[in-house]
Amino acid sequence: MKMSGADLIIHLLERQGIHTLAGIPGGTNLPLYDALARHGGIRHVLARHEQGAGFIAQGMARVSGTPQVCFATSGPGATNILTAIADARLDSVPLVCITGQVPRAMIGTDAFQEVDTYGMSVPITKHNFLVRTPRELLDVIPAAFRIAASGRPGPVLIDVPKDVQSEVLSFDVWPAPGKRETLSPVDLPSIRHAADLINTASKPVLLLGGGVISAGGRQAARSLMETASMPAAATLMGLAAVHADHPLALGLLGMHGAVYANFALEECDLVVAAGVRFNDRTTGRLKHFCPKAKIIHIDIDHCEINKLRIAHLGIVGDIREVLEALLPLVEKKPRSSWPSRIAELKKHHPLSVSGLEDLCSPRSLIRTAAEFLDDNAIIATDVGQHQMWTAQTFPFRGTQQWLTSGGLGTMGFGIPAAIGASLAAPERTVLCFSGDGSAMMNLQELATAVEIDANVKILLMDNKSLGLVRQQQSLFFGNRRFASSFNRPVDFALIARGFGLQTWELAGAKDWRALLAEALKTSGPALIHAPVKEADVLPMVPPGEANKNMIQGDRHDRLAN
Ligand SMILES: Cc1ncc(C[n+]2csc(CCOP(=O)(O)OP(=O)(O)O)c2C)c(N)n1
Repeated sequence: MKMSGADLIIHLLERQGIHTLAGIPGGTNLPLYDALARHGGIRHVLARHEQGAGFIAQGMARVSGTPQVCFATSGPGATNILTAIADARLDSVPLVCITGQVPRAMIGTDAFQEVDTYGMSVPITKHNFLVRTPRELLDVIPAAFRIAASGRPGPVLIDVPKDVQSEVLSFDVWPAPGKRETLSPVDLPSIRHAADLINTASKPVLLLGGGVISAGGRQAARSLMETASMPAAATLMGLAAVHADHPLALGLLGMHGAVYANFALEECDLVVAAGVRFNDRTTGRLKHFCPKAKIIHIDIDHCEINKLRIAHLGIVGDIREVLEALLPLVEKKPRSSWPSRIAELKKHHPLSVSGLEDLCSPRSLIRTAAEFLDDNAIIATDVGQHQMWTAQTFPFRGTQQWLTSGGLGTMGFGIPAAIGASLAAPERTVLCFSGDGSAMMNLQELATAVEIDANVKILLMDNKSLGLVRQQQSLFFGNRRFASSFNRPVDFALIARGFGLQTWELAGAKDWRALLAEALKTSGPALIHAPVKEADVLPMVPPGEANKNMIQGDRHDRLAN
């Protein structure tokens, strides 16, 4: 066979099962785009900003669970896409990003649109390649998919000089597509030890992270929770694993977790931490986290075990397999006093959901929107107060998918990730809760959404400010608010209409619930604009404090004391 490097890349992507990819062309990846156009077997989604392309691919990857692809040109194209790559790294999302690079002979000459993409991507990728010859592509492309999907998933970057894309190569055999490697079987003595610890604990808690979701371990986690009568708390990434109304569900813990969740972790004597990485937003001041508990840490990545919190027992493996192996060894226990203690904590420290009739209360918007979504919906967010309110309030049913930028906390994640989700699952409704600050960071992707008729609804909670920043200034900087309010109103509905979206304005609506229901039922992209009043996301653990030191109640009460 004889073909150019660019044709070879496209063939290899097809052989990996790639149907859709997102990107933006430019000088150094034009041979690749030309090959893409000539082949016609892969759908290309033209993003409006490379960061958007990266997050569209992330949305596809988070929903499909398989590596997805984005393209960018060299220089500014590559630098624009780095944020989405870093985000994928922190949230363990399998991504393959292919960037164009200046021709080999020009590398290192400060050529037009030359940056050291390879160098810049080293710390934010799982692995990266600078391809020197078209022949290397036969190894590099399958390797990239294998690495992105195997073990703990993550992003891989492949930088391909323009002349490598154009050079013609002869070869005889197609390489096998890169596949997820199988892991070594679970270690039975450790599983037995874990079961003993669970069976003898009086107050065990299950702590679920994003790793549970990506391993497909929700069902096993729920069975463990019920069999062992073990309450389950979740990190931001693991939130959707359990039905929020389950008596044993503790929901989010940590910085914006429920008081009862943080108190339960204070009291427990065993934490079974699955697919979590003991991030500071979860643990608060690390040395005060779960002070009375032994820790069983289950993770696919051996580097996570003992990285931040020393585990009494570390189990490396696929979380679903580990939980499934554990289940038959765990005694069915009613353990009545611990669940009743949890019920008592919930009763005494309920999460406030007052103001449910009020349009301007973010929690009422979230709860009402949830009523109109089915069990199969995908819920995405941007980053800020709206994200935390959604994490605290959305009544997850244990089946819905939850897409949020957990580790990097990237404003601008929501809209393109939601578009990617709708590409991966066109039959499902995708609702993105966004804020006026975050929406502005990738607003241009509304044009992409319209062009591909993505079934995405964006519920924009407009508080005319960078709400979460304003909250921190109010609470921790003597209420000195600076650079956190938008002083000139923006007509988001008008802008969205300019992009071609259907828009719904809840302000001033006679029956805003009916309007919201109608908006969520329409097909195609829509923007729902809702004004929200200034409010705080509480409870909140001040940064650097122990989780038991939450700020509760009303900020003004606190400031008055
Ligand atoms: C790209 C990026 N820049 C800055 C921040 C810091 N930051 C965190 S939340 C926030 C405000 C978000 O405002 P908005 O999207 O309107 O949401 P709100 O908090 O008002 O609900 C900012 C600036 C960030 N997380 N990401």
